[in-house]
Amino acid sequence: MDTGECVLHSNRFYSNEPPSGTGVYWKYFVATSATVTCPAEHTYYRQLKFCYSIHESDPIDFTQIKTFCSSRGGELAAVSSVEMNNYFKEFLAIRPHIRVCIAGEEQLDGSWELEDGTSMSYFNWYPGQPESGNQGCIVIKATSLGDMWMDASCAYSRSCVFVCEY
Ligand SMILES: [Ca+2]
Repeated sequence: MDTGECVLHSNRFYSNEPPSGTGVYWKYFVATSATVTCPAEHTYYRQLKFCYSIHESDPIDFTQIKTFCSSRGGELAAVSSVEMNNYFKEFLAIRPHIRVCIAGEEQLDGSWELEDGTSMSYFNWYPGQPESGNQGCIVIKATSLGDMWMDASCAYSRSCVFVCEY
């Protein structure tokens, strides 16, 4: 049941700095639903009904990222809608982040699936992507056309922001 209560959250949203200066401005709150049972120290994004934690990797590959999320009881988050994509793009607004590693693996027939076998239907590929050919995983990158998806090697070992979902 959603009580509609607002609860002051200890952490700010990832990219939204509270306003500074004096005068009239929007007050800044992070709200979470009191009834949601996200694991401790995780954030709830109410609009997307999404429990998550954000991590910034040293250069590690997708297998290591997925292992990290599963060791915490979660899984590497997938981007399954425009709304989710817009939210993930916010991570790229914070330099020096230039990549977000997200879930999704290319299948032999060229389709894309999540680890549980769910077919992916939402994509935001950069023009010319996916290129396939040993590029079976997905990163969101800042490009001249905005923040868009690129397929990349799953052995991709560059630093990226990644999100574990619970
Ligand atoms: Ca590519």
